[in-house]
Amino acid sequence: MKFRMDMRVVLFLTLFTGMCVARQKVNLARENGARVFQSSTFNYNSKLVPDAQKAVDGDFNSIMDVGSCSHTNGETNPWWRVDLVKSYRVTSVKITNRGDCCGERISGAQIRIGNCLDNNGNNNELAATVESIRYGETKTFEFKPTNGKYVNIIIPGDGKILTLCEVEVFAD
Ligand SMILES: [Ca+2]
Repeated sequence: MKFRMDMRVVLFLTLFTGMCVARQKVNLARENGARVFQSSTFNYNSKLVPDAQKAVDGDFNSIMDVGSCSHTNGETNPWWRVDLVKSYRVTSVKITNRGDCCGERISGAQIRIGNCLDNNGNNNELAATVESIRYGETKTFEFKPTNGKYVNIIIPGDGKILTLCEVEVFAD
């Protein structure tokens, strides 16, 4: 009898915990000491440093001059990466695109996820490719669960500029 009671308690706790997890979709890019990096930082002006952190500052403002967007130099294969500290089954990434100009620059960007830092993490599994995002739009990219602690966004090609006004990462 005692054993059956215990099993019921375990079952209840399992279901209860599962429900909590299901309801609580946490943006991993701003959790648990997540750290961000990018291939370079454009010298925008003396007051505004559009570093990688601007893409995870919790501010979705897409006007570059407001100071909440990251911005690399024009270069070959610019990239941005968040290190989630531990590996997750990542299921979606949301990207907020620049809104005051240049929104087409994001087209062709790749979302890559994995646990390897070869080529700065840009060789990890391709989870999704950005066809386009409207100016200032926040677009969700959903894909099959992909394991990794590194989430990269890279635009392949020469003379590319990567600007990200906000990036959110979610796992199941
Ligand atoms: Ca931001």
